Amino acid sequence: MSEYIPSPRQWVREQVELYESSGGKEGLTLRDTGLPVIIVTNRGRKTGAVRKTPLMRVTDGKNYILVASQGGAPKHPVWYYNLKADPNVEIRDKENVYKMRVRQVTNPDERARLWKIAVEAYPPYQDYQNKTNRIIPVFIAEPIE
Ligand code: F42
Repeated sequence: MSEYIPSPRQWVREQVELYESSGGKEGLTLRDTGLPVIIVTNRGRKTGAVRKTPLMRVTDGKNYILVASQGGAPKHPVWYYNLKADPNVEIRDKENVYKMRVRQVTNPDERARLWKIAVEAYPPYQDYQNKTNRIIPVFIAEPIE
């Protein structure tokens, strides 16, 4: 087992702690939006440490759509690079934990379809895209059979 290194951001760290320590019964939404969140567990590409990243819950059938928006910041979040380096993740969705593999969606038609679903689930994603020059990366996470 590798070491777990919590997020340096307090609100993110606290959400992960509550979500995980309650076994997926508490801390399930983004602040007071009422909108659901998942926890992605992945590996740091340099440290090899376990990292946990809360993201909005966006689904496409059994798959999850992961949007590297970081509030429309000019740079990709660090977890983007971690997922590119090691695509094997665990996703906790409330009380369920799934082993999944992620891939960045680069096909324009596929990305457009998934982006629409993501914006329907969490409309601020579109505001974030409008305010940044980068194209916000979209991953699809698929169950490992
Ligand atoms: N972020 C999103 O991008 N999209 C979402 O839909 C989203 C939803 C969401 C909901 C609830 C919530 O609590 C947070 C939410 N966030 C969402 C924020 C998200 O959880 C992340 O905090 C945010 O995207 C920033 O990700 P980040 O990976 O850039 O995190 C920073 C603050 C961070 O942890 N930095 C670490 C540090 O120490 O500075 C880096 C840790 C790391 O991964 N290091 C790597 C390693 O090897 O361990 C090496 C990295 C390298 O390449 O240098």
